[in-house]
Amino acid sequence: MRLAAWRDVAKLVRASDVVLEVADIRDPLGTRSRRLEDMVKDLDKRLLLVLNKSDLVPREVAEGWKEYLEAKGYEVMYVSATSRLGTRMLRGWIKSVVKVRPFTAAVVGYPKTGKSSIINALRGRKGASTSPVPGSYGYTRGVQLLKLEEGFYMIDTPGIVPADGGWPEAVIRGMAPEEIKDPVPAAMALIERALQYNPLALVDAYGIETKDPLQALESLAIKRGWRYKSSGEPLIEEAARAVIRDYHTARLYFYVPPP
Ligand SMILES: Nc1nc2c(ncn2[C@@H]2O[C@H](COP(=O)(O)OP(=O)(O)OP(=O)(O)O)[C@@H](O)[C@H]2O)c(=O)[nH]1
Ligand SMILES: [Mg+2]
Repeated sequence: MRLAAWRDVAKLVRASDVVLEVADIRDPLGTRSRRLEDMVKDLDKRLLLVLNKSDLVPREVAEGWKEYLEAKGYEVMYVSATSRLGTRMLRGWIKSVVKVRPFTAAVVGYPKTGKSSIINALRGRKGASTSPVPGSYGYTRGVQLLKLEEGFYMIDTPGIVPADGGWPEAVIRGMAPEEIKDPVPAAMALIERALQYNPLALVDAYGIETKDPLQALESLAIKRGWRYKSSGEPLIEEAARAVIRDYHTARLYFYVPPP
């Protein structure tokens, strides 16, 4: 896995004319980076906040987040890279916002927010490599410069290090299950968050009725036949990794509504 160091992010931001910060609309406040935003401001660059994966929330939720964040002074658009919703508008918006030609737009954000997918959607063809498996970590390895049309370039970047935040924040910020040393507390916190915003999250994903995170992991392990060979005890670590993966694929489904 290779993630972008802050030093490299600063270099990229400096080299670009506009910065697209990509966040996950299921939890915009949890997946935007204040540190990144401050850096962009310090370097005197314009920041556009792109809320991606809007196919995963109702339209009024997407609108609500846009209004809320605009009131906070952000320039915001929501899109779905994979469903190609709003991507044509985003492309036009970037072109209208940037006055210089040629220009470069840097696409930055936490891992797994869909940075590469957005670039591909805007280009209308593949070019930036995206994760075949959602949840595989830090998929984009290096910085990639892609041409959209004459004078319009985009820089794809690896996800920035989701160093800040305990559980479940680090998971929501794209930390992959295989990177987490002890996935059980991480998954438990994630389950708690899921149930807080969607009481049916476990029922819908796994047919599990309990509200107790640890019991849910046990039930899932038993359901899937994940047991220690020696003792026959349920392998809750395996279930924990599955739950984390399922958040990235949105099988474990919830979103945070706008305040
Ligand atoms: N539902 C949904 N999934 C999306 C959307 N955009 C991206 N994804 C999925 O999210 C996962 C991550 O997408 P990538 O484009 O690789 O994300 P990235 O930000 O470039 O990830 P890194 O390069 O690892 O930092 C992939 O499995 C995508 O299919 C979207 O608009 N909606
Ligand atoms: Mg990528």
